Amino acid sequence: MTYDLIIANGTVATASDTFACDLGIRDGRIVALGHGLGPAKRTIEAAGKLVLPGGIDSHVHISQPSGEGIVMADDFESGTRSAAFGGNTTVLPFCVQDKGASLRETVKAYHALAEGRCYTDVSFHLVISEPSEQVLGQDLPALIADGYTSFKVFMTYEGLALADYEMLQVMSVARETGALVMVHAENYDAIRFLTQRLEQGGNIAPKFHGTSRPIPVEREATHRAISLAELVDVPVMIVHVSNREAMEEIARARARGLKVYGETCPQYLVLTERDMDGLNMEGAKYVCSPPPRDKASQIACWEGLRNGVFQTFSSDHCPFRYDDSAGKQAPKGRTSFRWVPNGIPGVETRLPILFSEGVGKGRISLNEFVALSATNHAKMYGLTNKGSIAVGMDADIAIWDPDREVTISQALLHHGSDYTPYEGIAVRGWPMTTIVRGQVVVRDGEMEAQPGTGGYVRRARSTYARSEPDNHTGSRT
Ligand code: DUC
Ligand code: ZN
Ligand code: ZN
Repeated sequence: MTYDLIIANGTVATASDTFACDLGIRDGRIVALGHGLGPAKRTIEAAGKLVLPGGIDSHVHISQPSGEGIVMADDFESGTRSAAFGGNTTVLPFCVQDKGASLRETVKAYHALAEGRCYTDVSFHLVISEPSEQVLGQDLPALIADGYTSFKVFMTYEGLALADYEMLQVMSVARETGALVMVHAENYDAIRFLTQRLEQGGNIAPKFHGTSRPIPVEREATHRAISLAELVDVPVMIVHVSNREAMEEIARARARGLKVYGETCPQYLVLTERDMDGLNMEGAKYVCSPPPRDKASQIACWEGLRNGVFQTFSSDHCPFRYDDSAGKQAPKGRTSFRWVPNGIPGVETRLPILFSEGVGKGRISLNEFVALSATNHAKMYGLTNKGSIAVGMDADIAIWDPDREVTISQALLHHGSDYTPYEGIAVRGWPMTTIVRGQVVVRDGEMEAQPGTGGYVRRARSTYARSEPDNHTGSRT
């Protein structure tokens, strides 16, 4: 049997096991695990290297409208290029419903932006901003049945925040269809109140962004989101969790038998509010929501990665340029932190940070790393052929040099942003080669592929969702 590609002599790790073997790949799939495989059209030697499932980053923002005059720094080409260099083979950005626009048209528009331009595979979450009758009764159930099996709702932000009543409405659709609901949990009214009070006191620098959304703002909304999901009896994923108090809400709910899941991100492991000390406008480089907290919160998030409060570790890549009035420099006259677009780049640095700080420093095992960076994302979001190394799975692979020492710097990265908030962080371990469905995209740190190598992936239902949706004609794919 001739293979298209063999990855030879590496150490393979999955979410459960670590073992030495070769991988045989044909037609984009893993077809053999063994020794002495061959012949092959191409062989990649991986002695001394780790052969891992390609990273799945289930929380990124690409080409997303972000407010008047603001332009996101990554389109699908640069965003997925950066993802591939960071050892990722699939990313899940969001299709955000424009108020007044049809959800179907919104999805079509995102597909048009992505088509032929991606280096990694891509699938979309929906964002519901206006749960009209048409959306609740027609468009959302139909899209879920078509493989858009997860959607995010926001509890804050003008134009996006849903009232509790609306949350219950969309959660009911998830219950009927078996979709997974992702929640941005921050209390909108509390943020508005605190923002106004800060501005009245002349406290408008970017560092006050964090002061305007302290831990109780996130904890209260997390509690409320969980309670609403409990009322409807539907699973819920709390995304970008930053601190222990929000984690305790998740843990308590799970102890009561509820299907409540959690995600955390690199900014909550290696950044704190102190990074903005002494910075004036440059503090904008760290403005994201929820904001990074303190050392104690970092320790809590590491605990959550180990003890199962968190199933997924995502980047929340949401890139803006710093030196740009369409980015972090808000247009003239808009001097308060409230105008700084929320979000930081991180799709390329997510995995090296988790590997180095986690596996390298003994906080998590290599198998836990694989689960948190790939396998659990695939299960959470219905990517049935992805996230593991086994016969029949997509040949989505990242080959890591576990000893490579890198100091993270903007000059090394491939995103569209003009800075990285992780500048200067030293890591050990780096993804050198990224293979998407058997096609070598990045080889030893060099791009080998063309845009369009990656494609759209239709998803099945989450294995973490309700076991039996109410509507059995739902999205079983
Ligand atoms: N929420 C996100 O998920 N990403 C960036 C900004 C935000 O508020
Ligand atoms: Zn969010
Ligand atoms: Zn996000």
